[in-house]
Amino acid sequence: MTEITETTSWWQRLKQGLSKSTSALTQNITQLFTHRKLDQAALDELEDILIAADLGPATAAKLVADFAENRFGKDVTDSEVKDALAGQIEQLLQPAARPLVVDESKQPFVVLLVGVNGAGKTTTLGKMAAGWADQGKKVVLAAGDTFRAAAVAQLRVWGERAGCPVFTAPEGSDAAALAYKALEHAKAQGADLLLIDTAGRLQNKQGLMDELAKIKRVLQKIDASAPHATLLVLDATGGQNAHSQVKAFREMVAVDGLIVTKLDGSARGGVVVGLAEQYKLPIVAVGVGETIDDLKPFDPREYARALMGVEG
Ligand SMILES: Nc1nc2c(ncn2[C@@H]2O[C@H](COP(=O)(O)OP(=O)(O)OP(=O)(O)O)[C@@H](O)[C@H]2O)c(=O)[nH]1
Ligand SMILES: [Mg+2]
Repeated sequence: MTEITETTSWWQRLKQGLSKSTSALTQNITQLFTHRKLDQAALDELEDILIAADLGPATAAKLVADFAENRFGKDVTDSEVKDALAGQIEQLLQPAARPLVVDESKQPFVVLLVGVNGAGKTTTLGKMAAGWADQGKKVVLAAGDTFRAAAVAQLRVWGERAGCPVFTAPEGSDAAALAYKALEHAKAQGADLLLIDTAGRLQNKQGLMDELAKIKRVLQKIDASAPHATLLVLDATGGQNAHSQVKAFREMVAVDGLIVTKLDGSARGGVVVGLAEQYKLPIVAVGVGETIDDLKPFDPREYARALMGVEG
């Protein structure tokens, strides 16, 4: 019973968040396909609509080409178009929907969260910690964003909410040294997971790259296989910016998966489709709000149907 309520409210929130993307996208499709044959001009317009909805040119072209293969020259209605696209988008997203698998032989399993300022790293880390703590895992947090005192305070609040200890160092300390101590401590405590927050100063790319490389290097002095998951946090409201962030961060660290946040408030929900198609990275979770329960596994069917405004 609870599960049904939970699913419904999450689905509602996702739909609400995507409603700006969805209404522009679906209104345009409705206008285009009111009593119309699927000819080349219609296909070109459909491609433009999908690009405008942030799906990206390559993905839009692929979707339209696949769609045209079956329907070209036939009469189509707008709801057939939406249904068909929702199905295609779901298929395209399916391979990307891979939740993070925690290797329990790692004690602790070390997760590093990276991403630009404001992407939602600290919030996401707090939500992840709460989720794992709820499952009875022993989780330690490390405030690796030593650049701002406020960042440390913010993580402390999340630590309290999740009931997890937070490892901190004074503002301006070396982030790698903190990560090292946190791993030492987590290991000594027999923790299952260590989650490390980082600063997101992409404007100083070399500085950030050096910092991330150093964090990795010192962690590996203790555990040669750490970090076990490096996750890139992306803010969906930034639309196509997400692509340049993926490229920039992949030049700096080996990214194992993506977390897309703020889908509850995004007018740019289509960006997830392009990301999934282009980088083949797992989308391990999505953020749909600011509270502790607002991190969810990525569900391609729900997502595709919410985006295309197709019920259930
Ligand atoms: N609506 C909504 N807001 C979110 C979500 N995730 C994060 N936020 C908000 O986005 C803002 C930035 O989040 P942070 O977690 O501080 O982002 P950060 O990446 O740690 O930022 P820096 O530490 O400055 O690099 C905060 O106000 C969060 O509450 C989400 O899924 N939905
Ligand atoms: Mg932060």
